[in-house]
Amino acid sequence: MKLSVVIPTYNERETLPSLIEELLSEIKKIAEKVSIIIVDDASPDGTGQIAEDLNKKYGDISVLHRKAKLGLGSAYKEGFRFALDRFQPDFIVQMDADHSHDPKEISRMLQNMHDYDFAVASRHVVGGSVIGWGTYRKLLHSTAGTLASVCGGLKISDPTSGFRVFKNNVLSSVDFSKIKSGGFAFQIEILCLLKRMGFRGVEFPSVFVNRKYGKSKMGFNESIQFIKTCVHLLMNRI
Ligand SMILES: Nc1nc2c(ncn2[C@@H]2O[C@H](COP(=O)(O)OP(=O)(O)OP(=O)(O)O)[C@@H](O)[C@H]2O)c(=O)[nH]1
Ligand SMILES: [Mg+2]
Repeated sequence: MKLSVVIPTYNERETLPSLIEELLSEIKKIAEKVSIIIVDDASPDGTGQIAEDLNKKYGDISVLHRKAKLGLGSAYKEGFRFALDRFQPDFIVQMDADHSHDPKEISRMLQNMHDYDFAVASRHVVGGSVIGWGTYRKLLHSTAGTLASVCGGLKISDPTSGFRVFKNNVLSSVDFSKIKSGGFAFQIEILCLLKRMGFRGVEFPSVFVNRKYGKSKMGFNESIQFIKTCVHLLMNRI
């Protein structure tokens, strides 16, 4: 089995090395051929160079260096396309670089998604949880999740989760130009598109650990863009 993992990065120098070490050791247990694609947006803290150094150390890592901070969604589009063209993987995983997502959960998702097209790691099904968030972050998260579910008509407990697995045929058949959002709202738009295309998703419990290093990139502007995308999705449905 061939597996690619796409990781967008912006200023994640503290967490990327330990994540990559653990991720490689986990995915090499379950896949014959592995590739990690890091999409870095010219991180001022030197994350791009750290990613190159990690490739020298371990191999199997491709680093896509982009000229400026172009957004999470656009990083995923570019990373997915690159993975499909270069590696023809059977499965593609997407995950964050800040060590909030546990690489050990990948094997459980892969082994139990036979009857489905994609899998979402959920913090809100039995067995899932969040460690380390304060009240404000919890409120922001649940508001975003509710808005996304209602506006997108998604029957999914954790639509903003950034930890997912897709079968090759799913992402190969997506026309990424149909996804307008270049930012965090990409996560919602792609779920809506997959639903319209008739693909079936499944959720698995996931324990999300709040980042210990670095800063969140989900700022004010991203939140406004996210709300606009949700409203747009709702208008298209009614
Ligand atoms: N290439 C690229 N990566 C990004 C961009 N924005 C965020 N990321 C990465 O996307 C992932 C998710 O961003 P986070 O800031 O962790 O978002 P979050 O998990 O909602 O927020 P936290 O509470 O900080 O964990 C991380 O790996 C970021 O480095 C971007 O504009 N470009
Ligand atoms: Mg994060």
